[in-house]
Amino acid sequence: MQKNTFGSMRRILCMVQFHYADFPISEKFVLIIFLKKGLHRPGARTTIHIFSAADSSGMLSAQEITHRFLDTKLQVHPEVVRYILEQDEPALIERIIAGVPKDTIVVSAKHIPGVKPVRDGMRFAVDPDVEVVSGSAGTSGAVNGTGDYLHYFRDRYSRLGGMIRSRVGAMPIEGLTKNSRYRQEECTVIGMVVEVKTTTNGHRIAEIEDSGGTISVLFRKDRPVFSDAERIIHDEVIGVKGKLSNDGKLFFAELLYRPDIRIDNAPFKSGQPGKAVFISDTHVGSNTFLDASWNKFADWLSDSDYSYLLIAGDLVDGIGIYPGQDTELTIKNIYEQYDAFGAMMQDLPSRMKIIISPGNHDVVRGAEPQPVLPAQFVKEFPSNCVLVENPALVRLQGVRVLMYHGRSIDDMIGLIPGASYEKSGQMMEEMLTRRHLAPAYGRKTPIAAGKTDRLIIDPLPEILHTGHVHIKGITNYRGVLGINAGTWQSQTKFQKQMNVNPTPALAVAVDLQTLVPETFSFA
Ligand code: D5M
Ligand code: FE
Ligand code: ZN
Repeated sequence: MQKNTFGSMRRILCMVQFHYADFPISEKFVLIIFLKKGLHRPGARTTIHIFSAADSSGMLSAQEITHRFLDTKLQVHPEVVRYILEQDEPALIERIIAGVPKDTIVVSAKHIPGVKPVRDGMRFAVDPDVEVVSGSAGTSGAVNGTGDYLHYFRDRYSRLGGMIRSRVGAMPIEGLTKNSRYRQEECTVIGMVVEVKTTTNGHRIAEIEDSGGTISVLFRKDRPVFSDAERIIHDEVIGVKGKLSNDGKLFFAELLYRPDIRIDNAPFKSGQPGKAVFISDTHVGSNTFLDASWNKFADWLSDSDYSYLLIAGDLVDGIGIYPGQDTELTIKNIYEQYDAFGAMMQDLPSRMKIIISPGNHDVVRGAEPQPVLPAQFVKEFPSNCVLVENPALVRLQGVRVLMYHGRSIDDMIGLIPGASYEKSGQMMEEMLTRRHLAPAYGRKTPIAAGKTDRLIIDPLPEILHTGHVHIKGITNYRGVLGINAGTWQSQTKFQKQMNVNPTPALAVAVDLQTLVPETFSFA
């Protein structure tokens, strides 16, 4: 099958009635005409923005916006600049400036009039201690045929595209390319990236497609949008605002939208006391597993009041995972590796809930979502262990934690300029802004393309918990706390060759009432 499954499958099956924003395409065009005449009709809510945006003449650049603020001796956070660009409402700048308190140095999201923090979705203050929202046993699913791939990419496009569409109106690609009336008019389209490359002149060009058409989008290197465009990776879903060329073949982008997190996102905090500890990559069975450090950690937990321990994969080192691994194993039997891990869990306070998801060294299939550990491997695990898939969304007293091992980070490092294992915090931001745990399909991260895309980040968690990179990273991106606590093994020969320098024996604790992280070292 071709890499571009979304498109190729579409071409094979074709002629599925195209719906856009819940309107059949023919109705859509009626809507366009109505709106052009300034008429309203019930249900046209989402489209009003689209075409009023298309009608507006030009927009301010990021630089111009920054300068307007600087003129009044104010610095401005890039997030606010982006927000103003997206709103395309120049008067907003003056309104923000008018409302900024006197001693303000940097204008941030909280200074935008009308932006009040809201929670993403309903939550109850009092929840069951641990609730597995998604990723409970038996939900990883099988891939039954090529039809599932079509569903998978459709689901990815419609859900991620829907997130962009909730902020900005957009039109179908085919509607734009087939109708010459849109040439030289500013408009927005949303598509999945089929291919992206740098031209010989250093511009960036991406081919994007929706359910009905494809278009090449040019991001000029001298335009402000270029820094966003440099980070485009294939199979992510983006929106682009700009103008189509006269011949209808190339779209000149001025603004790039990602599904992203709303600027006013306010994380839920537990109303009751409760603390959680986050770790990953214990790699039990490896001769680099840090036994003494683990024992210190276990003693510390015994003396603590932590309610939850979350472990985001690579529980054991496994068998035959990398070349020459057998010479670096102290436990060469996979069952015995899990028995040793189980014994370690038994040693921890039984009052704690321990939530365990697998990683690429674990015994389950590598394709994500990875299933929970099968029964024959967990015989020694105590009953306070909750086994979940990778990824899994769990609620701890209502605080949502998305656990994902993080294999896609290997792919993103190869695709995003400036990305590296040392910046695992940034890598979590790259996932959050794309609202996807593993955006690039068909590289190192195997994905089992089920009917729905389980790797989409929706609903938003309060905490994104990853592992895999073996290097600690903490970030806070638009109210979501990203935690990667590193590993419990020292550098392996293989990692030395790969120039991966781990930060072992760290645990990150979070108070669920404040969501403030704290790092503890047991090295
Ligand atoms: O991954 C441990 C670390 O090693 C993590 O930083 C990723 C890195 N790693 C793993 N496999 C590769 C390959 N094939 N190339 C480069 N870097 C890699 P773990 O999953 O624990 O082995
Ligand atoms: Fe690992
Ligand atoms: Zn791993």
